Amino acid sequence: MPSSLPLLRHYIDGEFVASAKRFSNISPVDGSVIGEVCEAGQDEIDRAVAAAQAAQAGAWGRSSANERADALLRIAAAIERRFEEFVAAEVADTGRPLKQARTLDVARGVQNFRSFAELVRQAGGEFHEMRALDGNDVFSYTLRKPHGVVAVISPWNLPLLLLTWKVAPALACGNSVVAKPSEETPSSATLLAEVIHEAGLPAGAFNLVHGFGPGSAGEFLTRHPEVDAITFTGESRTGETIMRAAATGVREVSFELGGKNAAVVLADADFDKAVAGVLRSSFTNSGQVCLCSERVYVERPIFERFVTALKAGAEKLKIGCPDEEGVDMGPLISRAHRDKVLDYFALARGEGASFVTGGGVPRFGDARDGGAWVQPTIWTGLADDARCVREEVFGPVCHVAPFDADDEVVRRVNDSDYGLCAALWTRDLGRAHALSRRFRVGMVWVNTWFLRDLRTPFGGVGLSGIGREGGRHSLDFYSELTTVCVNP
Ligand code: NAD
Ligand code: 6OD
Repeated sequence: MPSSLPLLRHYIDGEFVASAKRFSNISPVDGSVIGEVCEAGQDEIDRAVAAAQAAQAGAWGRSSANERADALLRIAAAIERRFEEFVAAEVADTGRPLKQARTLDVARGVQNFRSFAELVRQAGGEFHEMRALDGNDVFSYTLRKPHGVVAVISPWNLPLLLLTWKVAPALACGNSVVAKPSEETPSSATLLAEVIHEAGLPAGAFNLVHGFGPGSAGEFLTRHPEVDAITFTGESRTGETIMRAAATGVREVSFELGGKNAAVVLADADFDKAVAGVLRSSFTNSGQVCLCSERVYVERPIFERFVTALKAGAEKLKIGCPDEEGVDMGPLISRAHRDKVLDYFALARGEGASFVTGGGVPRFGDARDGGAWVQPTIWTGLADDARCVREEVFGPVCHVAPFDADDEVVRRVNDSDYGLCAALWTRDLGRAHALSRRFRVGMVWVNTWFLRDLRTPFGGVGLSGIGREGGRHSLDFYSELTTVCVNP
């Protein structure tokens, strides 16, 4: 009997195409199968890359920055027209609150296309004059050209936001794109292919392939010799594998990887704002944001009071289905990911953590018990070298520890293989500037968290990534500069 479930197909060379191999799309809310997804093999990847190359040789390769900016604006408008479909797709795959999908995920999908449309329209080249030895006034200028074919590999935690964050600038710079979304979140990516089709981009300029990483679409794409540059968001270990693949042919990479981020609360902070801020930075999206604070350092005079208030706040968070009134937290992305998070809870017990709150699985007594839920969890009492303080859990959990001095907290914040971001809570801006300079991270938020000006550089140090994207930094990664020196 034919299945009534939606079948998500690849988008290759301007057409939606199926492939024989399939996998199931599972709802993390209750474990039910909500769709079937085509899995790309080497053949689909070869066709997508060939189409992308052909688009470079055709109208897309000859397009002007203004024409591409117009195309990006059409895509943004098309996402807006189908806004609620995108929200539904994102919510179905992830189980996140509807409100978050509306205000963060899909809203940022639109903004990513708008902001890179503006940026590429404004982006000028460099111009320099110089007197040569023969007395001639020589001038040099730069041309911004696409790399050619860019592979975009994205994760499941903020599916549309993180996919469009890379697809938009790659297209803005005139590249052809072959995108592979996470196998956990294929739905909003498929809708994106539909709106790009509606926006009338030439066939092959944007291609979408579904599948897994190793031995599947991700590996075949990143190893493909005709892919000119790879942009990846995901786990640091996956980044290492992709970097090895990119070494063949010396292809450029841009990596946004994991984090074990610190929040630092100074004794002079606005107490209530700091508590609310840390609740947000630790538990937003069920802790599944690379920027989440999994390590919280609180200046000793306010430590006990802070832990008590954080516990009260965490216990008030409403866990529930996307459309429930006032819901704060949905499930994790999958049962497999929940097992990983629960393993860390067990490890934390073994490493001597006190569980201030949480540490288990909520029981609903309905279909949700088949889903991937965990309680927001707070630990104290772990040593700085505990695995739970050093390794990224990527769930709704933070460890809170006291500190006494600025030098000490700088040392402890920096004692990490990761270095994505830090959040600092204080009224003393002098101290904030001094500490921000000393933290070994790509981004510091002071009295806020995850507030994004899309023109600013985004990225991390150490295991958290390579390079910066955002604003002109994205334009630099997604283009090659050619210098032309003219002796008139
Ligand atoms: P992941 O590395 O498992 O997967 C990310 C993507 O890579 C998926 O599309 C996956 O199919 C693909 N992939 C996996 N193995 C591959 C391989 N060998 N070759 C090619 N592609 C492969 O990451 P995830 O579990 O989807 O996402 C969570 C991780 O992403 C966390 O570590 C989180 O911190 C990180 N992340 C970082 C940022 C950032 O901006 N720094 C943003 C979001 C997520
Ligand atoms: O806001 C962004 O542009 C961005 N790249 C966010 C990443 C979040 C990580 O989970």
